Amino acid sequence: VSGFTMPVKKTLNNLAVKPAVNGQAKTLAEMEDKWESFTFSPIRESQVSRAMTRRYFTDLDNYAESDIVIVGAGSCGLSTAYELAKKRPDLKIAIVEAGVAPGGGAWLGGQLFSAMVMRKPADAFLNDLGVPYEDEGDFVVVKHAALFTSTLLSKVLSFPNIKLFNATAVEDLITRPNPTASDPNAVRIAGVVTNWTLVSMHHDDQSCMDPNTINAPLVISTTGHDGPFGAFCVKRLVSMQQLEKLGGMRGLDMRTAEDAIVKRTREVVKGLIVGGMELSEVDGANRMGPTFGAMALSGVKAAEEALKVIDE
Ligand code: AHZ
Repeated sequence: VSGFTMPVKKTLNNLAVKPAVNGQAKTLAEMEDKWESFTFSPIRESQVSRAMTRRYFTDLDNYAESDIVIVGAGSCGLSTAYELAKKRPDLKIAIVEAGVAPGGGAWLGGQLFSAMVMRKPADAFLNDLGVPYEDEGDFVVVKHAALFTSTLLSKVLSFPNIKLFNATAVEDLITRPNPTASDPNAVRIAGVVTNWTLVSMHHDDQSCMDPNTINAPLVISTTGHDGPFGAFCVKRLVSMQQLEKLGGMRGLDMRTAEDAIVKRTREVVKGLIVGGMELSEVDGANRMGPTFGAMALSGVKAAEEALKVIDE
């Protein structure tokens, strides 16, 4: 499964469609009647089924013990994954994303507008990714938010040590007693409890839908601000009495919000680092609206904090 390579043998221009009479394969460009004689290589339905299921179940088996689980594949979660996988190819990183489409709120710049604004110094992250932008002085503008998100996503998915489980929700946390804490009720986080998102959404009207699990010594939660799914892990920390209460996201103030999110990106409870807008719920930070530099740099910081914990 990890042996995927780019198909270098054939391109659309030299694609061998049908053997020529002399035994030499013709290319698409050479074939005058290419569409009349066109046919794909043969397949049986079971081959398609097995090609998918064998890989998925191998991944489930392999990532049941992960080094790090990232919850949420929005701009912060994907930035975290990119930094971690780039620096540490030895770590096995599972990303669990509730939506079918990863990317969270980063497919548009704000409202329904295309351009994405990043305040400096987050332009350094774009340079690293190779995403072009226009420089407007104190901030830069990517012409379409989807260019940032699709580039980041394609790089993240190309790392051999990352598996994205999308359409899968984290619906609880695995906990263990934390003997190093003074509070006897304190826990450390030791992994996540998962289910197909569509199943998670039907716990109220269907019974017997027990979940699955991923063990990991470190979880990084980046589930965004409160909403039907958002701020999931920190809300669970409150209900399991590991946090007294949430501060609640405050109104919009771009000036203070972005600094606050990056500065406060940290291990909130042993084994659980929180990044991105989920943090605004923990500490009562302002929202920043359609500027994305803090999401990228909170991801970079979450990755650095994670490596400190892992290497402890
Ligand atoms: O589907 C969610 C989204 O893709 C996913 N998610 C949430 N709960 C989950 C759960 N299990 C698995 N229980 C879950 N996945 O987490 C992702 C969060 O992405 P996001 O883009 O909402 O959050 P972010 O913190 O990466 O970026 C926030 C973007 C915002 S909101 C905002 C404002 O309103 O001021 N400003 C910015 C920049």
